[in-house]
Amino acid sequence: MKIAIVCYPTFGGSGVVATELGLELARRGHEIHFITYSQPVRLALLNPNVHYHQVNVPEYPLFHYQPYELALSSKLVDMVKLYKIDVLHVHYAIPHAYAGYMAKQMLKDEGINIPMVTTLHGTDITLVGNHPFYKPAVTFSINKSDFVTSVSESLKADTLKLFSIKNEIQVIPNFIDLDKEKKDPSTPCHRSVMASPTERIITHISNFRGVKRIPDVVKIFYKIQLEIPAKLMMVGDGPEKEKAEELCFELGIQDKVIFFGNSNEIDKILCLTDLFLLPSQTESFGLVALEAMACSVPVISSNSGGLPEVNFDGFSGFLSDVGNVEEMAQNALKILKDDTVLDTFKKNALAIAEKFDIKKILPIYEDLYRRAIQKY
Ligand code: GMT
Repeated sequence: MKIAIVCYPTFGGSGVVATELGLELARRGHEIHFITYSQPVRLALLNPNVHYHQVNVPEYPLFHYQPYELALSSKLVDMVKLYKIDVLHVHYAIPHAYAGYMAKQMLKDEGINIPMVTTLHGTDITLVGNHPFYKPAVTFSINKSDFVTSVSESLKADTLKLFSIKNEIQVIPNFIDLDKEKKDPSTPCHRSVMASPTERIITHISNFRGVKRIPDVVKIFYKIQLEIPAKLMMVGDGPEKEKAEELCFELGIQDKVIFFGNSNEIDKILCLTDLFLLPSQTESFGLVALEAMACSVPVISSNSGGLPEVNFDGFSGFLSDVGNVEEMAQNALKILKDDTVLDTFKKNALAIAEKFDIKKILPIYEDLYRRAIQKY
């Protein structure tokens, strides 16, 4: 099949899911066309089945806001015609599903019918899309998609609660390429670079936005390090990062917390990690928790959104109410204080990750594309 994928080309979240999905589809012989405003961060163009088309938005001083949706829908029309694309798969409702619908209409005018699959990722529904200024357009573009998927049951329920949706929503969970995550014996984990043998290594990776509750990460770690020797690795960048650095200074733990910024080597960081912290306000799925578990790292998380569908309480880690920093720290210590307990949680974390192996999830998308193509 010839599939056009529209996504945000950013670190983490929907962009990573879309990129990994496209790359695996390409490995299976499908022709994949990524259509974005810059090259997705995890995109390797070495596969002849992978193409990347940049959406250029010409700057014009008259416009206070440059019309990205217009440029995207025009690019979609051109690429569908040029490459004879069979199906559009847009990740994130805003503005991708909206632009995709416009492209469909323009193509229809020329006698070309192309199906559109929209995947909802979370923030497009729970945080941004729900805003009254966007809501009519988001509702419209979800209802006008040929097929709609969401990455968790929780996100499906939120979508049905917040919007007036007439379409069926199919839950297709996010996935992980376990073969890629498997430790390569030729590149051993250099734990000693980050911590002494007696110290536990705790990690948080995110875009450091308010929804991630970064101060909670620091406070949980503060409580942990009062009882056992430990280091905290903070990976990523975003608006809350500076405040987190200040909080570490206030708490006097600055020498135990390392801030890395954005990284393309998440697997190398996770391979050194004993425990992952994700106390988010909300998370439609929590892809990063799955990435941690695929590296045999147990997870301490909040119990909001889709997190209970990924992290299993008392098995792959623990879940607590949002903001319950004390309980999260105590649960972390339960895992970290004893080598045998830690080993059990590590094995369990990997066992859960195996349920989300890309090999199991990818055929569900392939089946969906086939059904979408048959529709016209
Ligand atoms: O985590 C973020 O804030 C980024 C965001 C995005 O829109 O890319 O991630 C969302 O999509 C991911 C992939 O489906 C999910 O794993 C994240 O849980 C979800 N984020 C939220 O719901 C806050």
